[in-house]
Amino acid sequence: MKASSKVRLPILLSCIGLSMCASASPRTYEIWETEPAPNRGGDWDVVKAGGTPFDQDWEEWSYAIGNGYMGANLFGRVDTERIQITEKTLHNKGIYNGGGLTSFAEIFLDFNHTDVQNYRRSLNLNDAIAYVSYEANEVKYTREYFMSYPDNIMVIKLCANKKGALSFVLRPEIPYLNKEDQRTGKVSAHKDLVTLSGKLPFFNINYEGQIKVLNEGGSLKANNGTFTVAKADSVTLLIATGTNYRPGTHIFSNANGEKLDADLFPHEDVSALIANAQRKGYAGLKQTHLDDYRNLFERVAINLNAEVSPDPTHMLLEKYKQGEKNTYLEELMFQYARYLLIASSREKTLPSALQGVWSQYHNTPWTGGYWHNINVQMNYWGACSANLAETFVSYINYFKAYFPKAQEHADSYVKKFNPARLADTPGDNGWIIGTSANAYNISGAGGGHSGPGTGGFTSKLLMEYYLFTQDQKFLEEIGYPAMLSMSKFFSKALVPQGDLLLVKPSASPEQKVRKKEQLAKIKNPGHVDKKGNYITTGCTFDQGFVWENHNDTLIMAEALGKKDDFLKTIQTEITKLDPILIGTSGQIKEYREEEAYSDIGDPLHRHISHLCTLFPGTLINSDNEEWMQAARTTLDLRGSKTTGWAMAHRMNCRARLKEGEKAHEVYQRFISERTVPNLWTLHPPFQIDGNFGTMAGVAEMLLQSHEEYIEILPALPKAWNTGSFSGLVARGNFVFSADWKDGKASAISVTSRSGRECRIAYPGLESARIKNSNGKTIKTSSDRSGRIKFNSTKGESYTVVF
Ligand code: FUC
Repeated sequence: MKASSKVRLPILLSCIGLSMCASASPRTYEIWETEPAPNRGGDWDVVKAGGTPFDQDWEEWSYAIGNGYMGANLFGRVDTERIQITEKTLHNKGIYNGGGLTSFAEIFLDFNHTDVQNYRRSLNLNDAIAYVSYEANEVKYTREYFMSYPDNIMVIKLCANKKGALSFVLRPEIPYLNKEDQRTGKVSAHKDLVTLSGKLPFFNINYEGQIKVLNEGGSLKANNGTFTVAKADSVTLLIATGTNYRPGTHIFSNANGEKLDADLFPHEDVSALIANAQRKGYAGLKQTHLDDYRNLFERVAINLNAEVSPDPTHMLLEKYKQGEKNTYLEELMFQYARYLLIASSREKTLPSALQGVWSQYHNTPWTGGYWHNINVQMNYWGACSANLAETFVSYINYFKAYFPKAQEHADSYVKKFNPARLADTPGDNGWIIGTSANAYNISGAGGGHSGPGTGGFTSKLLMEYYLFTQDQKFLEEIGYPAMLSMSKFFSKALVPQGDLLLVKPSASPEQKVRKKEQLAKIKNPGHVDKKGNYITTGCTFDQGFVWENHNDTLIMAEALGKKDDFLKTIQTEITKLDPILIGTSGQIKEYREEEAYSDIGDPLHRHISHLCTLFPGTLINSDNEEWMQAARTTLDLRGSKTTGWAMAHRMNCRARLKEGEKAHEVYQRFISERTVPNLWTLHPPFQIDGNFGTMAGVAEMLLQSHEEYIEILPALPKAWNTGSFSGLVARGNFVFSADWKDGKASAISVTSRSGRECRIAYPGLESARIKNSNGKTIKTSSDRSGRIKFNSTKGESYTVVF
């Protein structure tokens, strides 16, 4: 069937009243170049980013693969290939002395090829496999790289199309030895195995990496930690890594020196991974990897009015920056973020960090941690809507591990700031997490640059996971207890003021009063601490997240039929929060004491924390047009000249405001100003939150489900006037597909994964019919124009017939 007839068919059928399932056809997505990544070493631009120089070549040109446990950056070079390995648990002291991600290994392959023809390197997103191919000396060389999650192994297959034409030196290195973090390590090669092992004393980490070299034909010679491969036909490299990190509550509760067992060595585990991989063989490993990965990636197909571009990726990006705004890049970025999420966050691994699972640094910017005043939450905003809810399970496990420590933080917080409310019963002060966190430590809240709203920001993720997955076991065992406990904490963070209950102390994340003129202008200069943080009572961020968490707790309690006494307290408190105030500029106030916009703080600040109840929260919604309008005004005043993730937040907010054009404008700006040729995105420097935040934004423009009805195409921009998607998920666990043409939906279908009542909003739906998979029209009702609802059966698919 020709592509054009494929697009038209659904429209035709719906016109004559037949049902037709909407479906976007999957396409092959590639990031590719005709040159290797540069690796200029000492030529790095030295930029201050959380106190560390950064490697621009790694950041902008290398290709990232990962399996959640570990990541690798590939340069695809023909002289000396560079493969940089990161292992998520390998931490040094970090720039704030509480731990920080650090690079695990560099692996070099000296090919010394020159005069190369027909070079191509690519990262295939459908299969999560990277390729390199070229010709040199009349031999065609090819490479394949992938990381398997089920087998926790990296596999590299090197081939030549002539027998005995493959020769190279394998030269692994342990980076950053002899630095102030006192890393020790040695590389040894024996038979067909290279071992890298050593220690990082800050957390007593014992680490080990193994590289198995399996050559077909030719010879292999070990020499002082390197291998010389001569005249082979093909070579498979198997790479496994490990440390003595064992997840669990002890990690967060114990002191730094006692988190890990210093007598535990990962040698046996790593050897077992290699042995398993060798037994399974290349073909078996690849099939297991493909089955695992495709099961996740293939769930969503999307077409944003685009034709696949013939240009290499950097050119596609460059043309986009110059004004040739090919929507294919917008689509590719969305699918790339889904790829990155799968590659950096899996159930048995730690969650995706500030840089996912990739860091070439000695000291990763901002420790490469889990920053809880927006960054880590943003990583997961789109996980469920982009049909990758499983990737969030790593955060749930992380949460379970840090929970006792978060309870201790709540005890300390209440003791310090509201001692009269301190409960003696363990757990009754709830839990709280502050901004900074990593694989080893989480901070408490209060008194710094971000108020305790960070806790509600975090619990929102748990609420969303429940709403999207409808996982009742999760709700009963984790979601509801966590929400209730957070409400208990918030109840103790509130102090009475008149009839109201306000969070005290309270701070809108990272907003600063820095300039002298600003300080002179504000009414309460005493609220400004030495670092310029403005610490106050009841700022919108904190009040908003108390409201969100209290409201979510009540929703979960209802779903479970809970009758806890404390629910009555929540019901009373939620009426006294006064969380949204409109100022004289028509803006949502960031602070209660603010009158006109930007009376306090930086008017162009990257954080828009006072709009968190618009997104990811739900308090500001279509039921209150005045607040919606004030939110629009606030975004207009704040502008979008900002950092990467901050643009992503604006994009999601614009989508929620149903401003498709403005959401799209921010997305365009993000791609033009904050995206580099390997399609990673920059704060700067590289932070993965921007990739994930805009992925959530695309989904939010196409499908929304935070209000009473699931809205189809709620914020469609003109540039995506014709297109399709399939596999996006709505709250209630409904999987949607839609086709549209000239801005109008021509086909909508839904599969119910929960069996709940399905409520859909789209113009004209009041008079539509819904057919099930047998073509039978089912009973529906409509209480307003543009709306329809019906009872769904779990596992059944339905089609809208306009
Ligand atoms: C938050 C942001 C910064 C940066 C850091 C990692 O503190 O305000 O811009 O993204 O996290």
